[in-house]
Amino acid sequence: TKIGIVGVPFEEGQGKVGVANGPEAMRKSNLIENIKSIHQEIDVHDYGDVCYTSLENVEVPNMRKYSDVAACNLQVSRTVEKILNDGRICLTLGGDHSIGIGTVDGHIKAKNEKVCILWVDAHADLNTNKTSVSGNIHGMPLAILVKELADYWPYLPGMDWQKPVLPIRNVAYIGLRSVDSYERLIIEQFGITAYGMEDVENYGIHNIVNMALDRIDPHRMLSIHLSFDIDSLDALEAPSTGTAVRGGLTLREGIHLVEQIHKTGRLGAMDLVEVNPSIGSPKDVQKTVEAAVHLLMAACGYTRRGLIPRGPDGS
Ligand code: DIR
Ligand code: MN
Ligand code: MN
Ligand code: MN
Repeated sequence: TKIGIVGVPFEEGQGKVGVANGPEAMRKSNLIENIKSIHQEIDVHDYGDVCYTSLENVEVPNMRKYSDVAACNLQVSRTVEKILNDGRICLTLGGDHSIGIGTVDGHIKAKNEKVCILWVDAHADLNTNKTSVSGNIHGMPLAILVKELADYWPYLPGMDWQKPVLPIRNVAYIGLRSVDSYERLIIEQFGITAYGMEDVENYGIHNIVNMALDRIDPHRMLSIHLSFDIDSLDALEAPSTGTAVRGGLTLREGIHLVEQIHKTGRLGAMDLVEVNPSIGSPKDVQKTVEAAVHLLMAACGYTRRGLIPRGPDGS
């Protein structure tokens, strides 16, 4: 397995200070070393952190820090595209979820649009600048990416590199429990595959993942983009995040989901976003960062069963 890791210390997609330190916190928690220790054949390359220079101050109504989001995401998209073209699975460490614009765009470019999206989140991140109550762009990435909502947006200056080519039927949600009313309307009108917590209760996480893949990738041929917002986990498991919501996935359910995606052999890219080390007590932060590291390791093939020892010749 070949893995590429990139950090995106970016927090302008939402209002709280600290989420830009997510990549540093995950690296300090020995993420890279832990991934290397999964098994001998694993090949990990750390591409470092994305940096960008802000555009001249372009503005779009009800999109806070728009020029930063546009400039940063161009670099994110290029980096993700490069990592995938290097033949690696791309793990992106956030940062807030607005960076999903760039990660998905880079993935789509690298795989010639043969991509499906699993958006694991308490929130739908499906607002446009007209429906958003907050004006925070981390609540908008999917609406920017999907083809079917292109007509609902004004011209977005400095985002011409991004074409909304993603078919809405290639997107599935897991973990929803805080959805705004216009987001709900769009989900219903377009028949977006959306599994909330009550569906996880009814079917169990294993069946939900299979049901989601049946819908978004029925022929089992697309590259899977797993966009994992840590707030999909219950607030008890991941307290250090900007918009924690109770009643979420357990870490066990989260890890199972990621293991299941790894086992398909079609995981192309994963985002792990919204870890904010400035929120909560040191214990809260440790818990949240450890959860994130577990999820990322599962994406790289770490198995909770352990590995059988290998002979001295490596066999
Ligand atoms: C809300 C919250 N739907 C918004 N979104 C969050 O601001 O658009 N996304 N927290 O992660
Ligand atoms: Mn999100
Ligand atoms: Mn969220
Ligand atoms: Mn968010």
